[in-house]
Amino acid sequence: MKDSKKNNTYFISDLHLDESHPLLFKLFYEFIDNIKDKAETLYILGDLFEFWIGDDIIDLPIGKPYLPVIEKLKALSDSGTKIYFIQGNRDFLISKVFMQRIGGELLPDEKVIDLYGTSTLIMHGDTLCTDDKAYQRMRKIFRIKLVQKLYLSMNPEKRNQKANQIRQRSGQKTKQKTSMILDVNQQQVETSCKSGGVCFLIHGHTHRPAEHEFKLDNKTAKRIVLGDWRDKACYLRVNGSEFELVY
Ligand SMILES: [Mn+2]
Repeated sequence: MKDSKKNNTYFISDLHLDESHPLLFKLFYEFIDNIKDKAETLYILGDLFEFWIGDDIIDLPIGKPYLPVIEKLKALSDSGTKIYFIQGNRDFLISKVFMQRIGGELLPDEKVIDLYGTSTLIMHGDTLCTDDKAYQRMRKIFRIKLVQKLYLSMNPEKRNQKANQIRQRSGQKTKQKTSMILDVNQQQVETSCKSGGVCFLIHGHTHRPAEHEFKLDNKTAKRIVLGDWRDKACYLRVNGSEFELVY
């Protein structure tokens, strides 16, 4: 029998799970335990992992730290919660194998969902940061299938090395960029909402949790930004017209 309390929808993003931060794993397991009896659906809007070098590492020693995460999500989906995943800029190599293992479904980069009767656009959010031209150029390259194929053909150690190099370099560059460049471009927000035919947008990526209201063709539109998990669980819970953004 279906648990009638499983009627909430949860959104999370930007956990940046990383071996060197065991607290994040603990927070994640606690969060899943907490929502287990309440979640009809869980949307993971990218950057669950600090980096993901390919689904083929899951059963290798190098993937061992992440196996409990997969098992936890699998238990959640086995309990009847639907899990959807949108790739982030850190874990865009998450693919079919990972989804099969967690019993989840991979969604395209941008997806319009029916959220209790409200058409809602969901995405990771990096594509909204169009002022960061250098990042957008890099993103294009990383999303080329051949580039990904070449990367995935390297051994996992080499891939790890490369990922660390890229992370370091982009970290240095990010420090030089202004806060405005790193945030979403409002015009892009409006364009995306219009092309999705929605007045409601949910995303992560910028690590600036907030609820924004703006005008879209004389209608009031809303954008909810999810928080990143530095030292606590951050999520959005929706149940009908009820919204709870925790950060
Ligand atoms: Mn991100």
